[in-house]
Amino acid sequence: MSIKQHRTIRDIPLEESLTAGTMLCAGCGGVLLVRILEKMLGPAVVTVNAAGCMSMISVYPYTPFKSSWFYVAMPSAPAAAQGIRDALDILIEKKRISREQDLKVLVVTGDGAAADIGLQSTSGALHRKLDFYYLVYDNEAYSNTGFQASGSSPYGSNTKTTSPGSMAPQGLSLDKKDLFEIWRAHRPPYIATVSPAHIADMMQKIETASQFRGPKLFIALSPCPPGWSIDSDKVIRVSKMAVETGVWPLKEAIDGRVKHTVMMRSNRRPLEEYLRMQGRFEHLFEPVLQENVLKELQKKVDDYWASVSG
Ligand SMILES: Cc1ncc(C[n+]2csc(CCOP(=O)(O)OP(=O)(O)O)c2C)c(N)n1
Ligand code: SF4
Repeated sequence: MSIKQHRTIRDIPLEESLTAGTMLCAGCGGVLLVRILEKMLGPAVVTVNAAGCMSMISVYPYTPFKSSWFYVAMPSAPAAAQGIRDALDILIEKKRISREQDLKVLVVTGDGAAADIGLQSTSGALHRKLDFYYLVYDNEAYSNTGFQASGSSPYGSNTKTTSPGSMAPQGLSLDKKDLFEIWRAHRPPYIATVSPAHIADMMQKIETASQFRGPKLFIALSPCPPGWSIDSDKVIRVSKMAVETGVWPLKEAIDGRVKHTVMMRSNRRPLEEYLRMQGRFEHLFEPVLQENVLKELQKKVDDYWASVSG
């Protein structure tokens, strides 16, 4: 099957999906990713959003979208998406709308909703093979409520609930959940990781995913300037470093078969370069260098790439 190729950012559709001026922070990685995904899907889409930062994009009666935006409680975006998909299918079957008037259903959700509070409803939707797109903007914490740790926060990070102290100088002592593998175990037709620093890669993945019926899932690294303590203009640089150090592997799984779209097995930069760019890891360097924690973090990345075959 030949599909459209997206090689550079010049291939981004010019039609704007999101007008300027939202209430979100300047530089928010999540908004950039939502904007690109919505551009790729076009205006015939219903977006279902679980409570979180992205719910601030569209606040009644104001919306920057041409398409519909449906705000739901934190645990239930995939369940709401199922209701919308079923309603559309019934309307088509009863000939109340034509197939041409059909809408794509998209869930946009934070990592707290995806990895913790909404995991059950996501699992249900995957189990039922719901035909939908799902974007988790992974800022690695509950950002909207002040950057508390989520199941997606990385080991060694400083969040409002894992501040480093004498009992736990490293900060968070748990590992980030592997959402990619949790989803892959459900055997959806398409899963990918994406990054705001690799937009052509993201567009190609959306294009590929659109060939499939069923769940089409994207996990997007979404730097959060206030939570990660980075300047708003550093979001793309930090995202790029996440890929270059190998801590954010870019990959996809079609019918369960994993392929890395950017291979970083041998020419990875030291993870320290990524960590040093962000205030949430500052305590690993000052006032005392926590060499053992840095080694442990590097080992986790090295072990991942040693286990990767393609
Ligand atoms: C069941 C439930 N628990 C807690 C909240 C309070 N709450 C609203 S937004 C939010 C943070 C959501 O985090 P995440 O899904 O990671 O999205 P982000 O804030 O990072 O955009 C929380 C905890 C809620 N709305 N519903
Ligand atoms: S707090 Fe973080 S995730 Fe939320 S809008 Fe601001 S930058 Fe985006």
